[in-house]
Amino acid sequence: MSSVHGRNCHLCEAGCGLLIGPGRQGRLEVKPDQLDVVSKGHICPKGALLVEADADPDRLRQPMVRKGDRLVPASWEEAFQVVQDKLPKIIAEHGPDAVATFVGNPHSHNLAAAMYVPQLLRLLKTKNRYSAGSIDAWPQQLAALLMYGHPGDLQMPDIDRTDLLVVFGANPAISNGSLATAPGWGKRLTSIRQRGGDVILLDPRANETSRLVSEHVFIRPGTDSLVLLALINTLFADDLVDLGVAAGMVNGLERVRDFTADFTPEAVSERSGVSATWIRELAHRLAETERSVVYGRVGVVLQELATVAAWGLNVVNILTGSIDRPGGAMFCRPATGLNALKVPLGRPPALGRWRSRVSGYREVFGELPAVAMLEEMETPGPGQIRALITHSANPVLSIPGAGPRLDRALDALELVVCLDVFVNETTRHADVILPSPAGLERAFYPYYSQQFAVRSYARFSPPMLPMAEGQPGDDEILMRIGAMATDPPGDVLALRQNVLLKTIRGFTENPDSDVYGRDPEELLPMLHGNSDPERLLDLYFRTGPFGDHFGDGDGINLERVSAAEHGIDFGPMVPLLPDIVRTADQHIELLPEPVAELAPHIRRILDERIEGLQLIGRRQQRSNNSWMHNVSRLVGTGNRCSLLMNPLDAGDRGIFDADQVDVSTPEGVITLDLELTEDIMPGVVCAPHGWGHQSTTLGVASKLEGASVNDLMSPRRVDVGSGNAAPNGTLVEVTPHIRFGDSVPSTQSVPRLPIP
Ligand SMILES: Nc1nc2c(c(=O)[nH]1)N[C@H]1C(S)=C(S)[C@@H](COP(=O)(O)OP(=O)(O)OC[C@H]3O[C@@H](n4cnc5c(=O)[nH]c(N)nc54)[C@H](O)[C@@H]3O)O[C@H]1N2
Ligand SMILES: Nc1nc2c(c(=O)[nH]1)N[C@H]1C(S)=C(S)[C@@H](COP(=O)(O)OP(=O)(O)OC[C@H]3O[C@@H](n4cnc5c(=O)[nH]c(N)nc54)[C@H](O)[C@@H]3O)O[C@H]1N2
Ligand code: SF4
Ligand SMILES: [Mo]
Repeated sequence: MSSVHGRNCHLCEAGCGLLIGPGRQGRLEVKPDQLDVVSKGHICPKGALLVEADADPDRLRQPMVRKGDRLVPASWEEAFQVVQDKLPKIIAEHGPDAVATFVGNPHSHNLAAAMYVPQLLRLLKTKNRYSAGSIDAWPQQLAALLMYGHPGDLQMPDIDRTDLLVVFGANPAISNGSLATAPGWGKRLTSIRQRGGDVILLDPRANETSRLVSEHVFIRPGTDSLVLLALINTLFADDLVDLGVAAGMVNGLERVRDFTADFTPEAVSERSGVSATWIRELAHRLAETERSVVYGRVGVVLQELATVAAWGLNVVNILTGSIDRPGGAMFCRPATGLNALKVPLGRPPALGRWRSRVSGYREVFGELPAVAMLEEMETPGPGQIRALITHSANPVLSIPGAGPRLDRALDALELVVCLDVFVNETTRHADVILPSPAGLERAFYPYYSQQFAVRSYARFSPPMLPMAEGQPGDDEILMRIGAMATDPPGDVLALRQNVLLKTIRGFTENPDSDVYGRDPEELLPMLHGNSDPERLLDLYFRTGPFGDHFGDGDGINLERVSAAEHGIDFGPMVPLLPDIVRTADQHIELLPEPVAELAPHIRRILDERIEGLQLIGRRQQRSNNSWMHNVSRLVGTGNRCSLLMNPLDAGDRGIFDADQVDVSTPEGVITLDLELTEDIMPGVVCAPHGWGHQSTTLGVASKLEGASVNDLMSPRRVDVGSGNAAPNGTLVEVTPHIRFGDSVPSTQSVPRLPIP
């Protein structure tokens, strides 16, 4: 490889522009692309080590199949045959719901998987669909669905133009921004302050972002909804409500006033730890600053009142006139078209159309909550899960309450198929592992994260390296499995053709589309691209807001985007009301019934008296959920799975000089290194998720200290509105860890299964 390739990083939502070319000793090296139209030279340590992550010697280059208690390398045909031998039989005997799917985070940064996982799900027809969405973003998407009629109608903080940004429970300096895609969040926060604005952070921990903000305020875990209710209460009480451009477009204003009437700042102050005067002043500042916005992320979604908090963030932005206003909370306009704008008005919400068998959790957007998957595997009877297909997911570590229980449940299944690139805590239970091509061998476009970007832009990354001989793309793997699930078995080529035609028809049959009434058979051969995922991307570009609409204009298509070396910038967000609202009357529902029904739970949380330590999570810069701990240059100091504790709490428990502690709940016990710091508020302790590597085939990661915090969590602790997991705020006990050989016997750890 002689030339330098420019491409977007596929490791996280930010999608930074990178230049990859030969460096010292002829090895590929990554540099930031200073000319990338949006990231402008931003990069983080993970992106800088993208090549190492791809070249990890433990990364799978060929499928693995189970022989007894071992996983051994196999050919692609042998591997597909294992699925063929079992999958159709399980479906025939027990019905489609016997096959569960779990789709994890990296699939959304994989163009072929993002486009074709939905196709596999369509062919499988199972109601046992699960994903990382319900341990991550459901509350925010549910609030969007209930208020605006589509789960993709997410309000984005217009961080580049705001004068007052209030952040609840996020750490963009480390996470690089989430559900608000903007590479280089840190710099963007600094610019807010440089132009005279303010950034305020509410978080139980003075996290890495707190160093960049004007003010950090401690808030007790799980009480964001209460503070937001008090902000809304104050906006009404002090006559500060101004709907701005949303005037005349909302239903239920009076109902929101009544709903929040009891939640004065004084009523929530003690429970939340946030002063009443401060809350009242903040409401005034939000109302009086023209360009102001509130934003929240993982800190507010992994809690029991997450749907209320997500709703509250939206309502505050609406009542302060910030919605759809530059510098406020806007909706984005991706080059591939916003998904919310592709559906007809008034489509009934995808919510509660079925319930989970064991606990009766409500279906949300066609899925069931991740925390229900385990009990659906464990509980015998008709409808029990007998097979699991995963894509880019490590549920043993990532689902709260999964851990050793899921280890056992996976071993009891008749078939486990993992589309994954490592043998890790989950995939070691597989019958078959089918690896994706390496990242640099794939075409990339940040299709999902562009749906949440604070600017509209497009940059396409063609594959940089050739795929290994015989390696299928993710789309091919997914369609081959899908074809096995149909009765009679489908023809893969015909199914693939059908996907393209059906997707084109979605536009030609939509009166709002510029290609309405055109013949799909005429458009199909016009699509550019070297693969079906690329052809779909071309279709989305051409039908999107900047597209050529299959005409002669100068709009974009895949060829034009590919020709723009550093991307094309279409500018900041623009007002999109009322088009964006997809409810039947195109009015925003200010107090949807499913939120109003949560009133008793709000009371319960308000009246709760917390005694003991509450555990919250944190992300780490050199880490990526449960994976990338195998890149040796990313692990080490600064990337430890340790428990952060306030010295006051350590003093109370006499554990000042302990270097390790046992953290326990009724669900389990784990041992962690202890770090004392005043950055965390008293009464709260903090540890990252995704650690506790058990797989001996992860040469680097398996030797690292650490444990999985999700072994401590109860799967029953959920956001009552959506069923999203709510691990944050779990009560834990912390005691000094007594080592083997010390005079007092050590607390027994939860046993793990032997590694196959
Ligand atoms: N307690 C607690 N739990 C949490 C969270 C928390 O804050 N606290 N956060 C939650 C959140 S927000 C999320 S998104 C989830 C994440 O949890 P998951 O969605 O399970 O994702 P990861 O843990 O990142 O695991 C990613 C998997 O993808 C595989 N992989 C990596 N690259 C590729 C590829 O190119 N192709 C394929 N096929 N596979 C690949 C890796 O080997 C790994 O098995 O965790 C959740 N769990
Ligand atoms: N380097 C790195 N980047 C990542 C990831 C990673 O693992 N590593 N993961 C990616 C993924 S999957 C996601 S979803 C995003 C997440 O992106 P963010 O949400 O920005 O990241 P977190 O670090 O989870 O930030 C959550 C914050 O919420 C706080 N918090 C915990 N409980 C509460 C609470 O009850 N109330 C309030 N107000 N705050 C609370 C925590 O202290 C923490 O500072 O990051 C993505 N980016
Ligand atoms: S911030 Fe995300 S996209 Fe940017 S270099 Fe780091 S991992 Fe890659
Ligand atoms: Mo996530």
